[in-house]
Amino acid sequence: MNTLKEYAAKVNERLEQIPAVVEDGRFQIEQMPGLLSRSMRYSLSAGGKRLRPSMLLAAVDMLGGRTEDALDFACAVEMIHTYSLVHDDLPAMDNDTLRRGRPTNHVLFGEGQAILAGDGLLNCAFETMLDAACAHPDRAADYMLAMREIARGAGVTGMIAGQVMDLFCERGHTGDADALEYIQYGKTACMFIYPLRAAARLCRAGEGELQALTDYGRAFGLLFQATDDLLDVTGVEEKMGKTLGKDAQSGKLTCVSAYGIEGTRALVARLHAQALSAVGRFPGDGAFFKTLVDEMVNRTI
Ligand code: GRG
Repeated sequence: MNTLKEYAAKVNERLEQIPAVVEDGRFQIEQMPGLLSRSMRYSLSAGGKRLRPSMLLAAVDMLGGRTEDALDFACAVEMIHTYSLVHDDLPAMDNDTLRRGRPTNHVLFGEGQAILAGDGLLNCAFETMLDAACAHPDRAADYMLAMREIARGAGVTGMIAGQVMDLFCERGHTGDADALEYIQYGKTACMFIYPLRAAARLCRAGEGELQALTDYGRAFGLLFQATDDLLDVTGVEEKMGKTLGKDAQSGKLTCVSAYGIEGTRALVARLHAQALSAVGRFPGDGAFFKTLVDEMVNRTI
């Protein structure tokens, strides 16, 4: 079994080689050489935990697949995640100036360029997966199914839907516990569920394994968000590398505003149990996934 650090290292190494992220193509403008790739790389290589792509690779390992074959899909997931962070930080969304311990993309490159860097990362994710499918025609059917899972998770019934509801509730509409779960399922859990489902597609896993990974991704994602909401109140800004305390200040709908600190801790415990129960249906001992969810419960970053 590899550790999160080892999977993350594989993702980082491959990200360094993806052409569209490395150079802007042939239309270099002298006054601003490599502006697009610089701004994309600035956010992509700012020291993210690489959780989502590592979980995809760990699932492929667990299901008996080859992680080398899944690397481009893992990188695509990280590019989509990074685009969502760049756009989420924009003044029109969360209006954040600190991310991954550094100034946010628009602070450094300007709003317009940050929007385009996000667009570039999203497009590059699909170029990368399509390149992989074209390079392996014998695997094209599996690769298409995996790509569809990733598109669904990031798409208009997944992450984007969650973000839309989040914005809607922030701008004068009162949300309830159902709205909260909709937001957190969409914007956070879907980006765990669907990369895991993509791993299952790459390995031609059976229905039971697909469902167990889906259940784990949901519980893990909601738990991850609940701990994020707790850390916004109880965390240390220098450790987290992002601005804290903003949720309470802006009256945002979060687990803490809906259930209080103790209620959120109880929710974390319930979701932890649900994630472990899903691990019980994984092939093998699911050690990577058990360790990961145990660590998430006590995370400080
Ligand atoms: C703009 C369509 C669109 C969606 C944005 C990702 C997102 C949806 C919002 C981010 C707001 C946020 C802080 C959500 C909490 C969960 C989350 C996605 C945290 C960031 O993920 P980490 O901790 O970050 O894995 P690193 O930097 O380690 O990759």
